[in-house]
Amino acid sequence: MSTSVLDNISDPISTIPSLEELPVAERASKDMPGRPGNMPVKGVQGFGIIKHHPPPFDPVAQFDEAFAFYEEHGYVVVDQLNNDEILALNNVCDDFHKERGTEIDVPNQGQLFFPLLNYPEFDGTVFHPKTLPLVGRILGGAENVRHIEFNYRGWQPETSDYGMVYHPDDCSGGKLTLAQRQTRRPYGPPDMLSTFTYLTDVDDTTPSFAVVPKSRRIHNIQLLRDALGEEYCEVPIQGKAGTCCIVDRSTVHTRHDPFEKDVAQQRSRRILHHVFARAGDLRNADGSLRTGNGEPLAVTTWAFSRGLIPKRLAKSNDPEVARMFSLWPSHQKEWMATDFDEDFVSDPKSARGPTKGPYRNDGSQKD
Ligand SMILES: O=C(O)CCC(=O)C(=O)O
Ligand SMILES: [Fe+2]
Repeated sequence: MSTSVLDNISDPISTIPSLEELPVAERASKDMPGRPGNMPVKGVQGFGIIKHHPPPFDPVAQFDEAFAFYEEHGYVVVDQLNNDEILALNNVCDDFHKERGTEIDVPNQGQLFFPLLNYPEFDGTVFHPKTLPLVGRILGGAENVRHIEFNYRGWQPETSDYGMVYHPDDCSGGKLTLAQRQTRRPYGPPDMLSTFTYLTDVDDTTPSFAVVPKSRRIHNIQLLRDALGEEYCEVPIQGKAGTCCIVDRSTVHTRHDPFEKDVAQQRSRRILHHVFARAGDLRNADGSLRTGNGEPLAVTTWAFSRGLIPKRLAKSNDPEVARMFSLWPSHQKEWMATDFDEDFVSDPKSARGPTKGPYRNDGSQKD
């Protein structure tokens, strides 16, 4: 009897040999990993083949439908925050913007901030009752969900950057788990999942988080277009503040520039980005152990403080909180060995109040 295991996604797999498999002279010019090759048409991000997503799902009332949409496309848009939550969180953002000023401006990233360490006001966004059950279902069960990173981004017309390249979010530039993603059956539950939550309304006058549906197994949009044919498209996620896009971290995406090109008409945007990893061992169809998860936030200088977990969460007395924050990269362990010494972090992008001393991990030094 056949023991073949049905796949749970229909994303295509590239049949073109990867860069590493071919001598330089024979490499397909379009087979480029990660960001290179993903801006093939001058003047637009991607190919400019734009399609729209359905209205946001209510992730509680439409739990099964939202999950089914995610499984088919690699992303799903849901309603998450209510007006009170949006107002309260924006007030906190106003405070840290006022306090930090240009300290949190990062080239190519807009304004970047890591609220987890000193802003417990955001803890509820990790455990949000609208999204956590769906995140748990996608990752194979609530007990498998681990939080690994949280960053906040602000974008302003004119002073922030334009033209972000389409990319998957693997720290390695797309290479870390590509081979695994292409071969494993079934594909899911995935290794890592991101949630992108809007704190401001997103429409033609603002940038939008944009995805290429069914791109979990190919990281280059030229290959994707060949493989997906008529189905290939780029989907800008637009919606009011409180809208959340849940997406496989391997899905190709970008921050799409405003469709309104008159800078005077453009408006600013605020977004929260959480990353969750799947814990627990999974078996492949042949019975072998699946070695997913890559390295959850391997310590690169740029990722240093965005992956740190404060004492109140890492050492929480609430077992569900402690479990959520129990995936500790090596620098987390080093920090814990100092009993969470404040000076260890030293990153103004996670500070509350005056910063003390120089920032030692500003990404300017290579690992
Ligand atoms: O801000 C966005 O909409 C997406 C940003 C992003 O993809 C990134 O910085 O890696
Ligand atoms: Fe990204």
